[in-house]
Amino acid sequence: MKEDKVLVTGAGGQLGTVLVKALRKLKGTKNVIATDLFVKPEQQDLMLPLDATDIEAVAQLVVEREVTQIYHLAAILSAQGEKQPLKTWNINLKSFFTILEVARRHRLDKVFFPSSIAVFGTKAPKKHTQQDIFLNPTTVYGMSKAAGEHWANYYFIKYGLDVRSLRYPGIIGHQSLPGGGTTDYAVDIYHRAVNNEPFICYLKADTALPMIFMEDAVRATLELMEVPEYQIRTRTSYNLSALSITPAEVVKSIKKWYPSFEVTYKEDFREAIARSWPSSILDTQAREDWGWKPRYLLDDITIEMINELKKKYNLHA
Ligand code: AKB
Repeated sequence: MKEDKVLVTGAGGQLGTVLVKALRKLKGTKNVIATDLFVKPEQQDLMLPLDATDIEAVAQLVVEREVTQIYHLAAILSAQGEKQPLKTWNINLKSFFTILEVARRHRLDKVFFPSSIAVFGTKAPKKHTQQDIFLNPTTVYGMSKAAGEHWANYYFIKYGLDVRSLRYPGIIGHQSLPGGGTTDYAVDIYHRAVNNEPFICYLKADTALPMIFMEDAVRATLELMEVPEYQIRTRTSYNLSALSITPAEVVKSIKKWYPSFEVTYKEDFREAIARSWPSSILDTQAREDWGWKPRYLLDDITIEMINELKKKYNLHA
């Protein structure tokens, strides 16, 4: 049987860093080509520089390395995107068009496109938001993801391209740092806690958002991409849910291990973005179609984050 050859864009990002490792374990190191726009000197053995908006460069790599699947993770996220709206739209859409076109022209087997809870806006129900609800995103990032979902569906219907997608909640992981998202606080807070430093939270204490632990997010991605094509009935993007938490709940969980952890709340523009998103989403279709089930709840996440970050920072207390 032909081996899968996987190209990953945005491989140096929060999810990419961990997903590439998991893909290499699953498919073999030589079969996973990790790329990013900027590659740090220490990453040069593991990653290639690639501008995902450059169609010639992407096509050349796909042909030379006989790529069969692309995981297109490169994107500008919600908070960063609001600082450069036109650039964000341009990069997020142009890079996705590049990937879709290269995949179509070179008849690739599959494409993975990460969408987000940012596709939902003020017209969607705040709680238990369903899959097929009206989308009125309020950020450029959300607009680019909602448009991307429709393009994914279009390429599937028009060209039969097997594009699969998940609407990720905020991802909490110890392996990598997020950058430019509205949900980043839920990672940063653990770094502060293990270093016994106070934390200033840019969201209000009671702003609930959907979140997921990195291990669950990576497993969901691989499960979605590995199931037979007939099981995929949603061709825009699947809601993916694990837990819904507020900063106050994260703090309460951390305080079980760090009772004197200090947090102050000083909201900024990210509070309005968070308020425009659902506090929880329903992932019934993902559960029904390909058996999705999360494993980590808040205290499990807190224990893992604390233990792993203590190792990372050489803290043996
Ligand atoms: C962000 O906060 O922008 C991302 C997301 C929820 O897509 N983490």
